[in-house]
Amino acid sequence: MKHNELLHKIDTLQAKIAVIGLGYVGLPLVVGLARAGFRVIGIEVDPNKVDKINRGENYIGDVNPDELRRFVDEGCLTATTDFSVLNEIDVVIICVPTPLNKTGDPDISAIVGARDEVVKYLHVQQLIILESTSYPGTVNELILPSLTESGLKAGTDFFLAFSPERVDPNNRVYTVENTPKVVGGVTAACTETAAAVYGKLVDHVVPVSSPATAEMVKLLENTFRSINIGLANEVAIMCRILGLDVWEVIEAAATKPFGFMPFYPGPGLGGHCIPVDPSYLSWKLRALKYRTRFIDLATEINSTMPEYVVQLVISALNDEGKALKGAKALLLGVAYKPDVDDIRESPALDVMQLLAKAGAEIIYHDPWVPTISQDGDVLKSVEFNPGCIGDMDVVVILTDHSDVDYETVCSNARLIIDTRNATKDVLSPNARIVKI
Ligand code: SAJ
Repeated sequence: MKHNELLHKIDTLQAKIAVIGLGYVGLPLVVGLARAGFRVIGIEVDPNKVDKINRGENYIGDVNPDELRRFVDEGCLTATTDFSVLNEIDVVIICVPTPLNKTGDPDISAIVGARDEVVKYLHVQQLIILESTSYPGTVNELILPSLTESGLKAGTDFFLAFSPERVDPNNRVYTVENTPKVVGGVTAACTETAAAVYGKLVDHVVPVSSPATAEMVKLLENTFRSINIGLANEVAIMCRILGLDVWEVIEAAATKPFGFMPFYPGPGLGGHCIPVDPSYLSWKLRALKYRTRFIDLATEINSTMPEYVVQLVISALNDEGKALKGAKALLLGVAYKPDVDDIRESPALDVMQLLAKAGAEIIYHDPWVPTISQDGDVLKSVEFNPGCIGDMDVVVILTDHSDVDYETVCSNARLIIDTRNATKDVLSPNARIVKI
């Protein structure tokens, strides 16, 4: 069977698709593929997630629960922990996590695990796509050799490509469908076949010449953000030294209609993408004897911001003759960015740890994060009320969720450290406000 028979199966929506990894990337993808008309199987190592999906229960904010339930009820979307279903699958899309390990190096164990399962069930006319963010060369060096060991040939017997995920959690404007999808195959036939799948799902497919090109595209996108956030953080430090309001400076600079894109300072870099992806690139280049100075400097500046915020707290309390030790501090917002419930790599947790270590008495309020476990303790988000705020020696705004009433905060707090300019529109602050 030529690859145009696989293309025909894709084109007529007869191709059966499996997505490995049903997290914030994989679950929206399986729902999108079902919406496009494919029969989709989600393969997930966590049996709880599998059971939830097969009961039609959603667990990812970006997914429409009614739609998920409908597709499950109609039988076009199922989930399993059993990789042997890959025997009957035409298209396999790998969407597993690629974090950093304790030494800050890439942890590609989930990709290796998925690869080893795919190899077991590899058959002719099967398309494999990696979506997980990884270093340039992952597909060609880590996946392709294991597949060709079977004796099957890429581009004629099976097809292999990389297509970076571009899911932005909680983004109501850009969805799976209207975000252009970059695709780079091992051969032209691989690119064509992978592009045909995404062409059924997204408005705009962007073919590139190789998997490594597509892998590098994703790393450029997120390294760009990390470096510019690092610049914004250093500009904040410079503005404090110069006695300037960094928020006013950035807001005025952002009036330039060309050649400028605003980024904003904050307590550091959180999430599972921006703090992580640039390290995959610098790790790869270090192995090739090149030091990625921009990435390393941005990482250094971004990772010192929690300490910088703690110094602001210390000097603001000091101005009132108070020590940090024994001070009562309310932290507002612990998620890694506004209006999400995700605390992975959140700098707010670093600030919390540093303040606790210095002896402050800490409570937190985050409407999106009911509990956190910190150093073995489980902390609960306290109720948001004026009395509680008024009792605090300092309120530290770390994540500017849109559903927090900053007027109430400013009317009742004595001292606010605002790391997100969340109080910018508050007219009548009783509190003394110190901004980053
Ligand atoms: N941050 C700043 N200043 C900024 C922007 C972000 O301090 O000007 C902080 C955030 O508070 C957060 C971290 O950086 O702690 C990351 O924020 P992010 O806005 O980049 O959000 P993420 O981590 O969800 O990034 C995702 C990425 N999507 C993918 O990798 C597919 C990224 O490429 C998107 O550009 C980003 O969403 C987005 O635009 O929201």
